[in-house]
Amino acid sequence: MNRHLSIMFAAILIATLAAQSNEPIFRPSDKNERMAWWREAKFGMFIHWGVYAVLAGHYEDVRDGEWIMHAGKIPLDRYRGYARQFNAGQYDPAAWADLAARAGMRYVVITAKHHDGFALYPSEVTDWDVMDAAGAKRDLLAPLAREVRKRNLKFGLYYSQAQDWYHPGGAKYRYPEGTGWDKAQQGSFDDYIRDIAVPQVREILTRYEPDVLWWDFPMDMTTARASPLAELLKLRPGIISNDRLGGGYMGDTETPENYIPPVGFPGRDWETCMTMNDNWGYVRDDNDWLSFREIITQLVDIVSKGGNYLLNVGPDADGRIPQPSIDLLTQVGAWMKVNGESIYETQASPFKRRIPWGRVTTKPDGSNTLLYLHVLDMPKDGRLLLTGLKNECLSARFLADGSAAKLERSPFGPCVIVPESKCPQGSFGTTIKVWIKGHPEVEPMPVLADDDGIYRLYPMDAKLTGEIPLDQQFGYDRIGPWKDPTATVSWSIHASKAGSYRLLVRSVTPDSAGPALSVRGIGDFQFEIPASKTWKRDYPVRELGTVTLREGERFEIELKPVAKEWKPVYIHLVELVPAEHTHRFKKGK
Ligand code: H79
Repeated sequence: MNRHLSIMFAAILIATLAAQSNEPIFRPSDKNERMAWWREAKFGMFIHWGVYAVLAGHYEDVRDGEWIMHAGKIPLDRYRGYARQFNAGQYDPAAWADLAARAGMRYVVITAKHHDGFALYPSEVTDWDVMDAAGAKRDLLAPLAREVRKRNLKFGLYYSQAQDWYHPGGAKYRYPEGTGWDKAQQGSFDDYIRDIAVPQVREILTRYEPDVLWWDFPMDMTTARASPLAELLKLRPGIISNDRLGGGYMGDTETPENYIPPVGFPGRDWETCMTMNDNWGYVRDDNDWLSFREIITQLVDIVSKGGNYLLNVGPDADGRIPQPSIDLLTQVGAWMKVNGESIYETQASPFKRRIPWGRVTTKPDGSNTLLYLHVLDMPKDGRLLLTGLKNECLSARFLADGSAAKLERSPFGPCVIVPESKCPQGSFGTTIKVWIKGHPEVEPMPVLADDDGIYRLYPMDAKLTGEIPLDQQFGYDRIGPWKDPTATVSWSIHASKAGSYRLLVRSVTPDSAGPALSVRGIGDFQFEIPASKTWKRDYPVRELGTVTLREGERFEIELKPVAKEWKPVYIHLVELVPAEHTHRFKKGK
């Protein structure tokens, strides 16, 4: 499935979850114990492998990955024909497990059955499996489980419990009430749950004893349908399961797909699963690979927010993991060798505000604390400011060579000084370990200018009063829907440099006529929020005017509805851009 399309899916997922509100029935009481390895692991490998790999992304004029059977409405007989070419001739489970271990991954989750209904293991309840239908004719899961565990990694299984485009009655997205594109798919969803999903989940739990069960996803899942599946988890009391079973079961983990939430999920365990290109399953001409820098940035970003990173590979029908994936993971492994201690067993950053130069992870160290500073975009002045940190900093060292870094105090918190030779401007991937006294205490600080002189006022840094949510689902990063006309949004700012600044607001309303906001604190502005048909992703920029800042001035910018006719709006970003900047900004219509 395409990275961008996953957004839509997310909406479905939430709608399904929100519709249910019964208390989860299965909830082992030893959750902390059960989650311990997972919380320390941080980094895992997702593997999408199945019959779709034979098509390598192409069927007639349709291009898709693991959804190709659905996208191409491929008749069952025809698709079954492709299975015979799924022979796994070059499959080397030891090499896969090696790759995961070498990359620094601590667990592996593989598709036991995806939405096409095909079982990668010999299933007793169907002949639509690797033994009866595929060229491979052998269990592909058992040897991988063995090799993975040999290397002390945990082993998890993905199971599509609702969608099944092969067995009669399985759910089919956009085909209501068991209809599909092939008569053979018709049947009762309840019968399918009873005759296929339940016995197969029992099979995989008892045979492979997975450490994770990765449900996907809760289409049409009522409590009555979900509970026999949830009950089965008792066969593996230590198992960790995700939030995609449905029927009101929350599971153990939140699972943002192909996005990183701006503030994570405080109080919940969570895991971002991510494709390395644009598809989960093998697509031979999908060359839109993440860069090494993007992967490290994502890993560090996720871990700094307390989450895990489940990074996908999609092997071809012979069982070869694409070379670009191997190369990237090998690079990541080299980085993890040096920087692993700043990732594994760490906790979320104590800094709740955005840090412009990178991210922070932390670990208790007796009665003191370790901070790991991850440089993702080295500022030109070589100063890594720990804004608002009140603790005494004892010392700082580069992880790579153990050499000391200089510490200084500034009015806004301690600073680590990095010499240009160690970490040139714009570079990334350097980690600095800082010992601080006691438990971290961070006081709120005004927003400071970024390295480029721009003040960026983000949703996560705003002070909100009244009924007003932060929206960070599905990759959104915005304040809204702002429905309460008495609510306000404000940021406090410190001007470090005098000058004129252009005031820009990126906001949108899905409605036709724009409601108005006033801006106060640095002069009075009033403006209409632009309406846009593409309001879900697009935030037109409004330039409100120019303001003059004095050096050392501290002020607040406050947004407030002009009450006349208020309609729900979204605020994405407010910026103060030095007037001498020549950037062009897209004008809102
Ligand atoms: O296994 C991967 C995806 O195949 C799976 N989750 C990850 C881990 C997934 N299953 N369903 N969805 C994701 C959501 C479905 C999304 C859809 Fe679409 C997006 C349905 C409609 C838009 C993809 C594109 C399928 C049809 C068009």
